[in-house]
Amino acid sequence: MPTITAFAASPDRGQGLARDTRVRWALEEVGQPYEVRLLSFAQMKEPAHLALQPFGQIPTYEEGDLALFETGSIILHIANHHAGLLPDDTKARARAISWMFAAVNTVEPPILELSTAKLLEGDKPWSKERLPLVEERIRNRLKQLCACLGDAHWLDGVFSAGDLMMVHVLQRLKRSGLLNDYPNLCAYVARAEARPAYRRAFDAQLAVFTGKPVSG
Ligand code: GTB
Repeated sequence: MPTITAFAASPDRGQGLARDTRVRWALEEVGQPYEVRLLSFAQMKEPAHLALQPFGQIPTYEEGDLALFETGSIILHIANHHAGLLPDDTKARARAISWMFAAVNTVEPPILELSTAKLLEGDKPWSKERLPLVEERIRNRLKQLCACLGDAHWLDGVFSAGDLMMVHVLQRLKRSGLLNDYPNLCAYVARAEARPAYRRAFDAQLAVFTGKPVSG
């Protein structure tokens, strides 16, 4: 059974925004049980964890003598070894993988920049001037994604690891309200969140925070 690592005390207090949630979700989608090793911030910077994750971050993924880091590679590994996250057709599979990369490489960076601007740079004298520029870069990406998704349920036909990654990236925007201008993207996120596998993953990470066991 694979083991993943997660925050012992997630800063989001169980809202599912920490990146272990996307790995839990992928494992739930394919029906693969897993174990979780919870780490404090101090433990994440110790040699034992740095040997698994050179940047001292969560999540990691261990399966036998294989240890992986980076959620993109972890989810691609899970998708390559189980049915349900990538289409069998070679071309459709390659397109779904493009969406995985687009999520973490094109859409996520400006969204992370907003968190940095608010949380780490909010007290700087230039922060107020910079924030609208950061938000505009996010809106540009959302406008493009919104046009691409249109009225479709998923980014390329059936639900895939590309949707899983994209939705988890977009969820980070909820608190900002920026997503609300794009009803099809809001519906897209809600549709993904209604998936039983997502609910199970969400409940499992919330249980770490509340200390209550996961029901069912
Ligand atoms: N690119 C890596 C991946 O995809 O695996 C990024 C991993 C990463 O950023 N991990 C974060 C981490 O370990 C946790 S998820 N940070 C500690 C550190 O770098 O020292 C990021 C995260 C944290 C908190 C919230 N939140 O509170 O809302 C959301 C997301």
